[in-house]
Amino acid sequence: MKEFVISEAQVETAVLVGLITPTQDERKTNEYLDELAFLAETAGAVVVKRFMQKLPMANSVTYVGKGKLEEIKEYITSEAEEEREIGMVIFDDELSAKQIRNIEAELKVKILDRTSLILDIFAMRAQTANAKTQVELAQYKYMLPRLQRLWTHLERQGGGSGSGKGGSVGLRGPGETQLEMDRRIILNRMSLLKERLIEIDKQKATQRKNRGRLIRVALVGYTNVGKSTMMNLLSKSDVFAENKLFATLDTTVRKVIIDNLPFLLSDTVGFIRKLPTDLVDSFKSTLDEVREADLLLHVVDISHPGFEEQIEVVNKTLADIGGAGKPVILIFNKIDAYTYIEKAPDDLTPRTKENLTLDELMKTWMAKMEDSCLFISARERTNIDELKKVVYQRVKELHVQKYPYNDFLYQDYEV
Ligand SMILES: Nc1nc2c(ncn2[C@@H]2O[C@H](COP(=O)(O)OP(=O)(O)OP(=O)(O)O)[C@@H](O)[C@H]2O)c(=O)[nH]1
Ligand SMILES: [Mg+2]
Repeated sequence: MKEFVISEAQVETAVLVGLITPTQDERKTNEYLDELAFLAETAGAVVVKRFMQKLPMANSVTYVGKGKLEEIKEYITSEAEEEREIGMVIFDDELSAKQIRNIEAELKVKILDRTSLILDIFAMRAQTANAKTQVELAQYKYMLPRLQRLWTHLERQGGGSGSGKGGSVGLRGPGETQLEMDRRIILNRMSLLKERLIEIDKQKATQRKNRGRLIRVALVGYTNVGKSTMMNLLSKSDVFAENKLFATLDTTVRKVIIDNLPFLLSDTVGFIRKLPTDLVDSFKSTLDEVREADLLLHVVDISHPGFEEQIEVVNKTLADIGGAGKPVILIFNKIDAYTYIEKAPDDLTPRTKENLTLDELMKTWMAKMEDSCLFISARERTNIDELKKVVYQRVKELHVQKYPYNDFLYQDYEV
């Protein structure tokens, strides 16, 4: 009961803003905003309203148009009058310094974008020194170009006040000095963090070298698809899994034995659309695990309406970090939660992918993947024996290829 009261008092309300563009229809935007709401909830906020606007592209000054911004402002004001304070407005794309400055000036509440929200969750989730260092570095990388806005803001204020150049200088001086100081402090801190990460990377590389001649398998996939649950299932370990985004930030590596074939299985940070490359880069040691893996188990949440796009996002991120071209088994998880819209026999509109039964969907993907795919439920333990069999087979093949003289059946392995 006490906890409930505390969490209620801490709840911050959020408003979401997204665009409908020629390349992103209303259904997609809604789906993206669902994801943004999930991110916001993971960060501890409650979403109370969504705004969408149809535009050819984002407005470079205020992201949405003037009228829409006015509408959002009116909403915030009317809520405030009812004693319902809006804590923040979250935009579904990364905002520039200029956009943040203009929107903030107009709405006068905290402005977040997708990136800063993800960073916030990462900061909250980071447990180990490694993850904390990586997140802090990514946060500074995000902040640095946005510090600029302080300077421009002060300059504008000075210039616009009618006091001419002198006024501008008078105002700009301290602002600039402050900014320069901030920049220097941040840059120093960043190089310290980078050095620390190099040290950590060295240690991790040594650890990886010492793992012996074992095949390395990495679980990869979109966030919240069930990677950690599968890790727990296969390794009988207890990795933190929950219905939140980015439950896993640090890579966990476990030795798994199927029959008497040992191999290493790692659980990695989940990917998400528009995950900034800087952020991806800063998770280098997690990604090394993926880069150095012999086999990838790409886990997909088949119950998610956007699972196909999620597959593409993961494949693209893998290519970005140099993990493309590896053998992959596509594992469709959560078949227990799969739903589809059944079509009435007299409904003559074309069938879409929403109308596919699980069986039909499975057939399509099996044809596409030449059987390198599986359909399971980690929660209900459906098809887990089949999963183990397939993984065993692939790991065995890879093992024989990579270590032809190493008889895995009788060796003693050091991890
Ligand atoms: N219905 C259903 N839910 C599942 C299944 N497998 C996992 N889940 C749930 O999905 C949620 C996410 O699971 P995790 O294992 O934490 O997912 P993850 O991919 O490790 O997520 P991140 O670490 O956040 O990227 C949890 O609530 C799980 O209980 C499944 O087969 N069916
Ligand atoms: Mg996880």
